[in-house]
Amino acid sequence: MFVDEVIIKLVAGKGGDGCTSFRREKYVEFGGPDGGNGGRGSNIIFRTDKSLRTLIDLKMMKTIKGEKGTNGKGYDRNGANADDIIIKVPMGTTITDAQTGDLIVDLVKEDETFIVAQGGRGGRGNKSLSTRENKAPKMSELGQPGEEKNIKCELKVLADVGLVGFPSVGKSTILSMISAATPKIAAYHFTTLSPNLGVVKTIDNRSFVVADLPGLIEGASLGEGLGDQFLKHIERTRVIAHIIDMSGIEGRDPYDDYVIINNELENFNPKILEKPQIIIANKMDIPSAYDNFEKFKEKVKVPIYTISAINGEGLDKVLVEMANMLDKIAKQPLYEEEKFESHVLYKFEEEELFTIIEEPDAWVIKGREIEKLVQMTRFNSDDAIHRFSHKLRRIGVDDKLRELGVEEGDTIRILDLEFEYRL
Ligand SMILES: Nc1nc2c(ncn2[C@@H]2O[C@H](COP(=O)(O)OP(=O)(O)OP(=O)(O)O)[C@@H](O)[C@H]2O)c(=O)[nH]1
Ligand SMILES: [Mg+2]
Repeated sequence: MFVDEVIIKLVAGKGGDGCTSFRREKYVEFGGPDGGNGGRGSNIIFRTDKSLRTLIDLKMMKTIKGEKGTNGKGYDRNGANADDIIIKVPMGTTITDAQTGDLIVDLVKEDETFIVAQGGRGGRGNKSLSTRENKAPKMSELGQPGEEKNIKCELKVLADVGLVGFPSVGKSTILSMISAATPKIAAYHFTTLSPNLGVVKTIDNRSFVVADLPGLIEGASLGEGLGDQFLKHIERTRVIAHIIDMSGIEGRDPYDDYVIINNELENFNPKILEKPQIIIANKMDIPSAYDNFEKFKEKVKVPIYTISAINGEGLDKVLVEMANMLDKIAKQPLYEEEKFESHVLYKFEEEELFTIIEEPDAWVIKGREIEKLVQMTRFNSDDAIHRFSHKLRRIGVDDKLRELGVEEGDTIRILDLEFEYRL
């Protein structure tokens, strides 16, 4: 089991601004308000795509930003909503808040969709803001900023391809060349003691997970060498990559190696041999490998891929073939079964309307609703300022401040906005 994970910042789109405008009619200096509302900013939506197996595409992204909604205009024209951004992830992706670790969503089913960061609401134009008391407001709201979040995406995966073979045939070297994994590589046997996994990407952009497994020797199925514990990992991979040291540099015959390993796999569990197997001849950079390869080909009449892991030669072709083999296998879920049973959706805690904090230089007011009000108010008209203070009063901020002992002239701060308290 291996966890593929990525941390990304999401900034959903800001809402478009509302518009302040008045109808112009013949002989009437000011008609009624006709400023339209701004459009919603882009939501950032995550959707599962069953053709994906890893999070490798997300690794390129540090920040995903949404577009701003269009501003409202005169003549009652509302701005358009920005297009949503859809991020595709494999089934089994868990999204948590990177700061708190709280679960946001577990995306398990096919085409499951979830809005992870909500686009800001469009600001209202003066037409929408007109009330019985103020039929022609000379103000409009700004668009609401989009939600901002740092999220962690995690995918628990089993390996698609297992690298199998005698010790020192170059399994770890291969993994180090085809993925970002950095397994230990050394000229002695049993260098790798537990499986290493890496995510690989083919030249035609398909990705899958490869496991570099500890070396096997004759009798492994009976507990020789590192024993049969690692054969268990092989049972869980979908394709077996059988790596053979074609140079014979350690004094063994490559064909014998091939037969011995297959015997061990069969002794452990005959079903393993039913899995598709790709045969890879490594260390082709060593001259003795050529003769051995000619002899080997005579005996093993299936396609054999020749590579030099140390030089990276032949690896692109091998990865494409592995991806082809995986595509042919009936798609099985790679994540753990129990994930299907239940998944909790993120629940917002009921939030306090606002909090007041006394700081040396100001009374600081915090709270989603109030902060939103500040972000969406354009403080450039008396109407807007009037509406703002009216709302503060209605939410109960004024009463609370007085109760706490605020005095005329004290500074009040909400986000970046500072103003003096007036009775
Ligand atoms: N000349 C040559 N040497 C290679 C090649 N690939 C690997 N080696 C060397 O073979 C030795 C063993 O490589 P590893 O990648 O550690 O082998 P392994 O199969 O992971 O071995 P275990 O973990 O012990 O099972 C190292 O000294 C490598 O540098 C190759 O293509 N050519
Ligand atoms: Mg190794």
